[in-house]
Amino acid sequence: MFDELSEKLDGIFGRLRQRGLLTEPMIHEGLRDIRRVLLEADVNFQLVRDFLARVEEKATGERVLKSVSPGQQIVKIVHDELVVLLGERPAPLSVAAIPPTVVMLVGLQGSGKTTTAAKLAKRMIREGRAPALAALDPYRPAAIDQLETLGSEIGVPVLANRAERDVVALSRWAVEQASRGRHRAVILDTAGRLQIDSELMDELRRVRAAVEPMETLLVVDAMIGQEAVRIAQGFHEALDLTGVVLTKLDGDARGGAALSIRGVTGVPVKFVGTGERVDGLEVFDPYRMAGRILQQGDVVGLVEKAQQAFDEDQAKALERKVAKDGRFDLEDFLTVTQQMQKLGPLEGLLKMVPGVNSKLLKQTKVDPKKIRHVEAIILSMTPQERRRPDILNGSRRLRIAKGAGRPVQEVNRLLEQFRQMQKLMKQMKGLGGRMPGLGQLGI
Ligand SMILES: Nc1nc2c(ncn2[C@@H]2O[C@H](COP(=O)(O)OP(=O)(O)OP(=O)(O)O)[C@@H](O)[C@H]2O)c(=O)[nH]1
Ligand SMILES: [Mg+2]
Repeated sequence: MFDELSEKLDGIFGRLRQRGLLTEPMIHEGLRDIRRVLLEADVNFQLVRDFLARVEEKATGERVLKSVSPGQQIVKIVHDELVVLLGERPAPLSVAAIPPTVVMLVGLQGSGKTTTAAKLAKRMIREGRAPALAALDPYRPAAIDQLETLGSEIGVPVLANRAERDVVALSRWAVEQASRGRHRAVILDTAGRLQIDSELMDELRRVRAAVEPMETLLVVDAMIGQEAVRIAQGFHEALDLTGVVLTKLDGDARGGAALSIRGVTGVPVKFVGTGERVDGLEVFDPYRMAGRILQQGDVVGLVEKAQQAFDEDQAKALERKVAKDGRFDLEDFLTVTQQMQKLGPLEGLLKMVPGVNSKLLKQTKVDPKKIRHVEAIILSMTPQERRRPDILNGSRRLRIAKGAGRPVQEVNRLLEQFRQMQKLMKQMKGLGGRMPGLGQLGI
């Protein structure tokens, strides 16, 4: 699917990885090559520029890991940024609280709506969601026939009403039928047009207002490259799309659309079509997709491991510092909190430490969502406050709370946790000077 792009990127990374040391001009040259192949793959120009700016910033600012080469580190940076560009994580279909979940498919003629409707229905059967398909193209009798053929192939009922010519009435009727038939989902297959015109958009808007779908998915053909991005923009402006299905990625699409749609429109790609048959549908997973494009899975894994080892080194350094001068300040607290989040709860380890009560154990469970708040609070302190938390009086706490945009109670709670951990550190020191040692976890 991304063969050509992958091959070219592989060549560039191969050259970068051969070098033992990377100078800035070398990085620059590598990035210029990447830029060229992304543009050749028809990725949006502006996106390419921003993407490479981020990669370059990271590549020049990155801490150097001792166990991997700089070239390998760049592969990892490009990979991570690619994942971000593609939307970070899969975007599953939303489910309505009261069934049926209405999924409306829109798009230009021949983009693959009817095929995708059947593919999605097949997927829903596997998930036990008893779907129905609704034919909302009153203009072309053959369109209804096509959906009925697909429906009987996969064993999904098709709601069609050849006598009704009004699309809005038709859509209301279909959703009502699905509801009566106790279907938990209904997929609306709407009519396509040759181009975006106000009549088409107006009709779709009225259908949307009438049945209020949970999902309004644009089905767009990846083979048309950048044009797909323009179409997505047009549909999104008119209909507030919730997702995109990119079809025909099995063909010789250059991949630019897949790489650009999310970045340009902000609408997530939810699925990709990878064949004419009803099982040719895949969830769009940014991480896996980036892996497929770069084909450098081994390198990415290697650098991830090295980064973990780096964190371990950092933990050991902290251990030494605590052991040496017995001091544990808020900067250390931030480091430990961040590492706990990476490593998961430390209960197992802490349970072995005498004097650790269950209250403290609960507190060491770090909620990943809260980590940002902890960071914000600590970063709102002055360096002096971080080193000497005992000077944090009421007015300082209030200022910090304001600066971090968090309630002052949260600042107090954090300081309480900090004191608990400080106490724990002292106990650990008594036990031989090891902190709740990330090193002890054997990673
Ligand atoms: N190779 C490939 N072909 C696809 C894919 N999705 C759809 N097609 C083909 O594209 C053609 C058009 O598909 P339809 O599902 O009829 O498109 P549509 O959007 O419903 O078309 P209209 O109803 O006329 O607007 C058919 O020949 C499909 O087999 C895909 O993911 N890969
Ligand atoms: Mg169709």
